[in-house]
Amino acid sequence: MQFHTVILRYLEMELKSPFTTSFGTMKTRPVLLVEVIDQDGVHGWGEGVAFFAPWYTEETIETTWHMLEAFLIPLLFQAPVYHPDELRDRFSLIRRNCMAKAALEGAVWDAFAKRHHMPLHVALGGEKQEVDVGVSIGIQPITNTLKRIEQALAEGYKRIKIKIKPGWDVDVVRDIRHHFPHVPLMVDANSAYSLCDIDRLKALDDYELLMIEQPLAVDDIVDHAKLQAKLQTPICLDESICSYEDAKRAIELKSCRVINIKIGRVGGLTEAKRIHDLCQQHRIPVWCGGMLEGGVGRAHSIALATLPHFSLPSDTAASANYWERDFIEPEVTVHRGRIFVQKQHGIGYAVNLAEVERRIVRSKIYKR
Ligand code: OSB
Ligand code: MG
Repeated sequence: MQFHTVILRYLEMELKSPFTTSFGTMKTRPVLLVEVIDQDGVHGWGEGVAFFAPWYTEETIETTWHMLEAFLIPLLFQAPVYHPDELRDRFSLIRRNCMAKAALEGAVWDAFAKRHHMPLHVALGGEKQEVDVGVSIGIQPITNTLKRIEQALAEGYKRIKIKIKPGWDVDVVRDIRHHFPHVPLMVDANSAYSLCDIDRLKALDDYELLMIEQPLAVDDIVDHAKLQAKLQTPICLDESICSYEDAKRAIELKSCRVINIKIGRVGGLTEAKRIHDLCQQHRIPVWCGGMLEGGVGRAHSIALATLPHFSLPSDTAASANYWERDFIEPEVTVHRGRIFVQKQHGIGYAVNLAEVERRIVRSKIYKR
């Protein structure tokens, strides 16, 4: 495939309700949509998942746009692509900037699958026809939290995740366990703790949590190893794993017992697959994380989660969990905690350009 056109679109999406984590509150979600077109007019779609501010990782929507415009799109135009796996090498000249790389690589994967007349999950080697789904609930007053959990369970979600931070942790988990003694429950700290908080984190061992996600600093797999040795509850790493090498080191150091794979955080589907295979070899369970994506990003995550070693529910809730109206057709729906994988070629969902247009902040066309 020789790509000759790339279109970047910056959308602003209003969340149905604000989402609060230990690092802040989001009311709106910027979305970077990437559309690539090859010499035969095959289109592919990708989504950049960086936020407005660099509080999850160092990337932002604007740094992503810049990296794409100045470096990654020119590299894509430079030569034909026979298989999307080649982009990992081609983009390796550029340090980090994983979300920018993943946005463009994801669009190429979609075009590749469409060109070869197969669904994206088949192109990736996925085997499942349906994926299990959990829901991630932001920090909010306890009565609202309990109400949200009840609602999510009624909708069939297979696992509940709540966000925690120092002062919003043990008491909340105790309250939840009081009302829902046996629901599959986990917590995500988004790096809000340090080893000084070990007693507080150890107190969580009493509540049968599936795992504690990313309790310590973003880049600290050494302290995570020390913490894991003292905790019964498995640690799941999110922010700390940005590559195959990161995963290899974390496994070797025993920094975690579970890994959350996000396509954007690790720089694309090819790298996500490599991490999946590594974790499979080492019997480290994996699941597919979420970034409050719009429909295109979610479609890529669903395809990834069909790989055989994704054994735990994904953070890929239904479109209606986030938006009044998603910009894909059909919207993502969840039935009894499962998403049925689309059979159409490529990502399996069509982009609804009318829904895209009404949210556009700016857009730009790049030609070879
Ligand atoms: O850490 O998994 C995270 C949302 C924004 C930033 C980071 C995270 C999250 C979520 C939500 O937990 C997952 C989702 O529903 O998309
Ligand atoms: Mg997380």
